[in-house]
Amino acid sequence: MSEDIEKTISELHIYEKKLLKELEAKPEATPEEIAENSGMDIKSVMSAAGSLASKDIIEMHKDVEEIYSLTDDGMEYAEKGLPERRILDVLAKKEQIHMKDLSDETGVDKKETNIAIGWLRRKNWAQIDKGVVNITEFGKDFVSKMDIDEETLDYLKANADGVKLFTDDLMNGVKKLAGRKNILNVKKETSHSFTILPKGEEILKHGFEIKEQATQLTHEHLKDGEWKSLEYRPYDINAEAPVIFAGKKHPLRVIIDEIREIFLNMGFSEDKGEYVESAFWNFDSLFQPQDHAAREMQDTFYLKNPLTCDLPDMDLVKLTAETHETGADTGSIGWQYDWSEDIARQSVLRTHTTGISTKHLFEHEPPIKMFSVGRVFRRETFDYKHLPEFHQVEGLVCDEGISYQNLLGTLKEFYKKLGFEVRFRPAYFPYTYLSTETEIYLEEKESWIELGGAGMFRPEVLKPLGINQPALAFGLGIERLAMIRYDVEDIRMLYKSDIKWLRELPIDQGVRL
Ligand code: FA5
Repeated sequence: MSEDIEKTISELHIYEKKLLKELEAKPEATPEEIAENSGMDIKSVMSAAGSLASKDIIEMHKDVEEIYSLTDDGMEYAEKGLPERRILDVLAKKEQIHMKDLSDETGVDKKETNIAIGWLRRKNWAQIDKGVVNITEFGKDFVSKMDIDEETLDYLKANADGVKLFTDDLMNGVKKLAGRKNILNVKKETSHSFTILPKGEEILKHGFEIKEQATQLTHEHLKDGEWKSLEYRPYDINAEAPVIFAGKKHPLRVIIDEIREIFLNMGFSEDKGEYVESAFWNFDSLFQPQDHAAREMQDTFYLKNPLTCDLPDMDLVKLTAETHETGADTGSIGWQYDWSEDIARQSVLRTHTTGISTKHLFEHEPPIKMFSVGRVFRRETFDYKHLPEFHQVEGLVCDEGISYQNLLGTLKEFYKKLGFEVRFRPAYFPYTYLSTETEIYLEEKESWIELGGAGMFRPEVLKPLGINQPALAFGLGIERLAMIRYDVEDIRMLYKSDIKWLRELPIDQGVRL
């Protein structure tokens, strides 16, 4: 026990010790008294008291007092009399007044007569009968006598600086006055006092010395050698500290940065596309027929402004048209329909990032290793794994000898670096053969969730672009990765700005390379 006390004493700040000493001399004291006697300022007294109270050495008492005073309207009432009093004074002489003459006869403002009638009735000073106000016997008694709210009003007028304490009677008057609008000002005044607790008494009994102690080792202490002779106040490393939520990146941003770092480290270069793209790059360059379901209005956002986009190089457009219609020299028979330039000109909010890959292939010579991260837009209904606006990371590798095995290896490596174990299953995309989808198992949903699509671009895609080497391509959903990484059951959580969730997420864990 004594060891505990010694430890507690050794960790007391000099202000805490001074405050304790003051309480020894005066067992119940206010911060103001302690400040005056000890020479500390109020802020230091309050912070020392807070610290002592948190250690159960003293108790802090808080007293909140209400101070009442009159508003300007209240002061006017106090001087002129409450409106019902002014009417009663006239009624005392006239016995009755017609409602319509009330304001003229009594001088009470028209706006206030209704309020006054209410109070005349409530106080039983008058009764209204067929539009005529008649004084009651009870009212007559009050002609020469003040009601309690009037006495309170007088009292407050005489004590214009404000009144804290009232007799019971006057308190009833305060309650009555508080029932009217804008008469009373109520100010709250908080005062504190401290008393010593048994632990504090024990500390005082044990005794301590009050002397300056260093709480920090400063540059000056080191320079002038003072550190050797200084006495340091021990730290209580178990003391409760406020929880601080450091500013940090949004989890989606963290994962996007991580993905970019992984691809850059794997030797990919980054490309950026546009949100608004022609149907040509978003669909046609990917050998997606113009009547393909994904191009329907209910799946794709078509834009009014700009309504159309420019088409690229006309040779490319012609070759693309031929490939769609007949397969051209790709070895396929195409889709066997009349390709329309107008449909290809339509402007869309890109539905995937794969158009960036075809454009990149058209504008660059292999060997190519490119990735791109960005938002895509689809007319989707929200559910736990679908958003109408989400992010994809697109990848493209094109060179002699590139194979489907390279595709699987690249994806496996990428997901491994992010900390995911995925499975591949066969899939279909109009622009790739072979094609695959990566999936991961969701324990909570007891189902596999699709993470991305991938495949080897078909000749029908590559040939019109002038590419004769094989190309692997993939497009992976990013929000779904974030869902799993951050253990979020519903994808919408990522866009909810739920401050509690965001605060409690661990800070950026960095790339797992
Ligand atoms: C595509 O977008 C293809 N372009 C991928 C591709 C690229 C295939 C290159 C072949 C070659 P898909 O529509 O399946 O494929 O979308 C890819 C991933 O985006 C999905 O696996 C999923 O992780 C994510 N995704 C798709 N729709 C949504 C949505 N509404 N909300 C959130 N994520 C989505």
